[in-house]
Amino acid sequence: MLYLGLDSSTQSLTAVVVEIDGNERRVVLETSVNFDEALPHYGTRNGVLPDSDPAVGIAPPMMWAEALDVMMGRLAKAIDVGTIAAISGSAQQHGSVYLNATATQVFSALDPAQPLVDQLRGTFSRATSPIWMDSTTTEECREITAAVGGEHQLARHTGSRAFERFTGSQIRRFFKHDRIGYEATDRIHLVSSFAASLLAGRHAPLEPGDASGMNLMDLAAREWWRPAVDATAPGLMSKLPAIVEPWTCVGTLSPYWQMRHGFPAAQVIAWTGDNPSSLIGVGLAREGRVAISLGTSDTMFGPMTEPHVDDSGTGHVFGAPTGAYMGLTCFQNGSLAREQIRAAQGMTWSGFSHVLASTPPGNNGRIMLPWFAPEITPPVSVPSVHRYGPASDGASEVRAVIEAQQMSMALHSRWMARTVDVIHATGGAAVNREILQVMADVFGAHVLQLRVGNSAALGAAMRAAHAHLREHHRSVDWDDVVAGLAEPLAGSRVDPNPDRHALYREMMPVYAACEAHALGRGPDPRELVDRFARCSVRL
Ligand code: XUL
Repeated sequence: MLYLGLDSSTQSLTAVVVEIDGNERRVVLETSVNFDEALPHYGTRNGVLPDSDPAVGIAPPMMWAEALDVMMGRLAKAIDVGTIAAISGSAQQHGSVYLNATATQVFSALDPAQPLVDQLRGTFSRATSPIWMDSTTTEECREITAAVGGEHQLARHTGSRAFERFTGSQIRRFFKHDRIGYEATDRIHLVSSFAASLLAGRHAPLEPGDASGMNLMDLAAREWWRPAVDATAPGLMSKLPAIVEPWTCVGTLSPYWQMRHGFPAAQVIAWTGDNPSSLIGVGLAREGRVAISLGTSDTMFGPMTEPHVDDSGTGHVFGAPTGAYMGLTCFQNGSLAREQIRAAQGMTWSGFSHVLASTPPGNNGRIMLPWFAPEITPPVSVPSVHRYGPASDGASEVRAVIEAQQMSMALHSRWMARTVDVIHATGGAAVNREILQVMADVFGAHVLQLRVGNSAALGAAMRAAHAHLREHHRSVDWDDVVAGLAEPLAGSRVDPNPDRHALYREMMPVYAACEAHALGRGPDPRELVDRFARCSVRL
């Protein structure tokens, strides 16, 4: 049997097809459609519509739909899609798609003779979708927080305090700024449930993993939390999809896909967010280990049995595909910050790695706060890059950005895991062993690189398999599903160096002091930095 997993991320749509035949399992195909390159007519840069305001993060939902059509056509040419039993997917979290009342009919009667996008044109009540990179909704966050009785109350129920990118505040902003558009909205989907709806030919429900990225769902009850829904916008409840268990079959692949591209009537399993999907894709079905994904955003996440909410208000608790929970902290300045430094230094990626390997840990006391774009953790609304310590000499910029990212992850994820012994590393930059070495040294943990780099799409394929197998066997053990697929790459283990880890433990409070100063919350850290610079030369 074949299972298809799709991941609609910020910059691309990726597919992973796996074959599961008894104990035999293998990845049949991995392929990606890059939005900027394959669909240049939408005018996106890194999958986002350019805007002079760095706080604005929007993308065209039509582009995601067209990418799906391109991908399904490509898959049908590459493999025998006839034995695909089930399809699931994941998408960048928090982004929302606004549809008018015609969508229901259009989705159910798509004409296989016409391209998908030509038929969707009239179905949107809002042409663009706010995505996770948008941070324009500070005021709406405040309003919702006040209306539900404060930050702790909101976090205790929904798993997170109000965050600008979360869908609730985004919906409120749309309601406030475009009342007519809001009134014309019949259904608000997340990117995940929008894509699932296109595949199934009917409005698909949400599952708790992605729904918990909205500040609207009661985590424990797994249903919409009325006070938050009412605080967000009037009449919102009737515009939201239902919430179902993560393994729910939301329909069969609609005739459009069968007739246009030759797919079978495969089951469509509820889609989730890219981070919950990656949890499965990196093989973390149980508590004990954490994962770091180095993608457009860098995220650190791990399974949780109970939904312990972060008291510091930094992180999030989401539903996990297993039915349990996961903790997550998100850092917006991920790959784009690394890319900025690489490009500014005129280096190739192998040159970048070489420089990283040949610069000293601790960077002779040079510390950077690499907020090239607004930052989520810690919250920074106006992009600004801060530097402390001796003047940069070019090469030190490379080490500074990587050390800062790892330090920040270690510092701001303490709420989730006090001790970290093993990290499963995924995402595009996880192929870079020099970056993984800095990660291992900062955390003092063993780092394992995953065999399949596209962990969100792999997780989606495994979720499809799990749901399909569940129909025939009353209980399906997640360990059996992930075995043989979400495995670390043989020989990929990166071990921490004890001396370097000791150095980074000394550097951590210095980094924290620089961060506090840059945020306007702490004294000038110059003396601390100088002292650290003097003692860091020992390595
Ligand atoms: C998670 C988040 C990002 C997006 C990226 O909360 O905002 O990781 O999911 O696709």
